Amino acid sequence: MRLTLIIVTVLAAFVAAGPAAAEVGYLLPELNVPISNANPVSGSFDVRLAVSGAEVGLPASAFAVELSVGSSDVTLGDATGPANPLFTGGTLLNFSDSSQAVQAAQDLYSSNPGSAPLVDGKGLLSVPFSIATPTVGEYSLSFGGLNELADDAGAAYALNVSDVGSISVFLSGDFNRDGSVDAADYTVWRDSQGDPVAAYAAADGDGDGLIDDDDLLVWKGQYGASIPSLGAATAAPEAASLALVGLGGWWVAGRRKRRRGCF
Ligand SMILES: [Ca+2]
Ligand SMILES: [Ca+2]
Repeated sequence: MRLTLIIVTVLAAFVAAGPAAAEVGYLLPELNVPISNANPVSGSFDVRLAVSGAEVGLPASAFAVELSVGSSDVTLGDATGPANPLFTGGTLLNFSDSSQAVQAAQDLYSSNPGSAPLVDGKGLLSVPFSIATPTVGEYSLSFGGLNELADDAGAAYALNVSDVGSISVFLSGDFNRDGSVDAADYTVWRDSQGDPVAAYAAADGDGDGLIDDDDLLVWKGQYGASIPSLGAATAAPEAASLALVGLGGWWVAGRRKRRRGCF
């Protein structure tokens, strides 16, 4: 009798708790961009998925991503699919209204009826960026209000878009990140020789994660160089909230319409 009661209690507790729900989110990069002068720089970065918990391989039908950069010095371009796209086929929609904001979406029902699996770490967007006159410092990346990820029934996943990212621009050889390559940077190199570090951290001038003579060569090649610092001067993104509300409504309506057309 007592054993039966225990089993029933355990089963009741399991049913009440249910299986652990997966956490799904969008991730922004922390990009390092070493420069040797104030010439224009350009590159690209991926916006990726984070899927954790018990269910990796969740079905998905569509996504919308909105992100912006916290400086008017940076221009973001139209998004494309990354090298390892989560979803094959189809075309990303770009409807950004600002050079500092990216709004992109893909409706999988339009090109891939059924569901595609969400897999941790897969890329959603590849976003080009350019900085016409770079200053050293960190340009922040953050998500806006128009972000969505839908399952194959058209219902939205609870989406975590709290991640923040950055484009860190620094002068090559400037190991203490003060905007000038001088004797103080040599001291940083000397005091950290042989240390394994994160790429470009401390005196890792070539980004290979180890501080050695190759990094001293980087410092020598850049000795005397100087570039103004970004400092705390960052401008608010230019995206207009009213415009985003309108675009969001358009996107949701468009997705539902296309989904209906597949059945
Ligand atoms: Ca320095
Ligand atoms: Ca190195």
